[in-house]
Amino acid sequence: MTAVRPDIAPKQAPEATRFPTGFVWGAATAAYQVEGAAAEDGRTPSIWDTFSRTPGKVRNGDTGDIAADHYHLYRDDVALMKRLGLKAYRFSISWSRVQPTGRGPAVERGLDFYRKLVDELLEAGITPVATLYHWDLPQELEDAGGWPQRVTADRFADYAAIMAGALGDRVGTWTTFNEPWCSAFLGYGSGVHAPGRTEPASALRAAHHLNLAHGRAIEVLRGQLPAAVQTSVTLNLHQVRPLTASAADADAARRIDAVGNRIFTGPMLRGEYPEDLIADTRHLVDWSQLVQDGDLAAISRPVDVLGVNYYTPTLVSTPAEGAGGTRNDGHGASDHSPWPGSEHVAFHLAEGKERTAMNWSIDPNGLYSLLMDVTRDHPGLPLMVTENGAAFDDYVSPEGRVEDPERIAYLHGHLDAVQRAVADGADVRGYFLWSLMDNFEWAYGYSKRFGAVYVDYASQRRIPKASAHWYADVIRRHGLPQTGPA
Ligand code: IFM
Repeated sequence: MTAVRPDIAPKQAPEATRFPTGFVWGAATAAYQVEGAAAEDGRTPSIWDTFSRTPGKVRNGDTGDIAADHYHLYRDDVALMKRLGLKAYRFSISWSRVQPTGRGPAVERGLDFYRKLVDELLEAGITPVATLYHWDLPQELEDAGGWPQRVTADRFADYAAIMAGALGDRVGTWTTFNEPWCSAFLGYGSGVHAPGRTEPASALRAAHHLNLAHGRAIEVLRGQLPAAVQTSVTLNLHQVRPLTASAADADAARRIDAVGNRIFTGPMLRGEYPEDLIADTRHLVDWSQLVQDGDLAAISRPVDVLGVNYYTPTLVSTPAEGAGGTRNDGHGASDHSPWPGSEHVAFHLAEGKERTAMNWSIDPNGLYSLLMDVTRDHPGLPLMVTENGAAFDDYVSPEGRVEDPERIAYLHGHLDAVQRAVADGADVRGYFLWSLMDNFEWAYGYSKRFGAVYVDYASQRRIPKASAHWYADVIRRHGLPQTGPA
């Protein structure tokens, strides 16, 4: 296994480039994207096992059957994290590994994997940050109706109780959901994610039940875990910008902000669904039936920290002749919109910006603005950047190295944005690079590499990219090097 490169000597950074004391440096992964071992030790299929086996859904027919084989290689992976100096590891739990089919008793062999992973992390001095749900609903629960059905929130609360019982003594930070927007609107709206349904009303119903499941799980975690444990949820908040200063484009931005962001932050952080969201979507769902007595109180149980994922801003307009907008919002191609009630909004790529291999424009100011917007709208709310990073077309050189200066530039710019937001009053507690290592990038399969560590899928060999060594140096300094990459 490659050692951390000695040619990046740690230097003392001047005060101006430092982060707050206690700022957490981490990296993230998700169960289906890295674990593999899809049919081992009692695990049953999740919606992603089914979806990835459905012809045409995932590029090259890739599946998560083996992925980065983290299930078997977790000890080596933790050792690598330790060598890189990571202070925290954000991972998710595969529901159908610990509670096959999503109902009934837990399976000890499944729980043991996470116990062993967490013990290994603690032993290495790395703080475990556990996410209960990163998109992999047990298939049997989808067969029973999935997230559009209210009962799925009850099942999730049971599952949260199992996990709190199994890991509550050793995990100090718990996240209920990762990016519930994707589960609801890519899973049930545009259908580019599992379970691949294209039903706008079901997508909205799913969003409410994901919110409800979040609130129920927070209640369970709070009831079972010590007071010092931190609870959270991670949202992929869209940094929405209107294309022009016109009133029509401002309305397009308002709509996407409503169904992209405030559909979650409204009930979770304010205890209400935004009125404009209800107005935009009332032809699709009857909100007065969907939201039952007590739901909003449950959903708005306080969290200790809000996880924010950011990759690229979202530039929108109302379609006008010649405006050049497309249906491509960066979330994958589909004839069906993931924006129920606002299907007419057009999406744009900013001119003159560099792009990643996902064709997402690179804009660190979007992260700064996002952190400042959340701080303005929810003063005093502690934030954590739980995902940020970029895919590029990485390859191993004949010398066996992976040079990825574009990723270093991306990370440098975004960490600088975090630092500026902190200086301007945002309470950002940490940063998790997406991703620790290359992995199964959902509908793109293994064609997109987001890792700081390169994975040779044929041999499962890990090769830390230049960006991993750069990040290790940032962690050591607790700050950015003075100059950006050449
Ligand atoms: O790989 C995903 C991750 O699972 C959720 N957030 C975005 C990442 C990059 O697309």
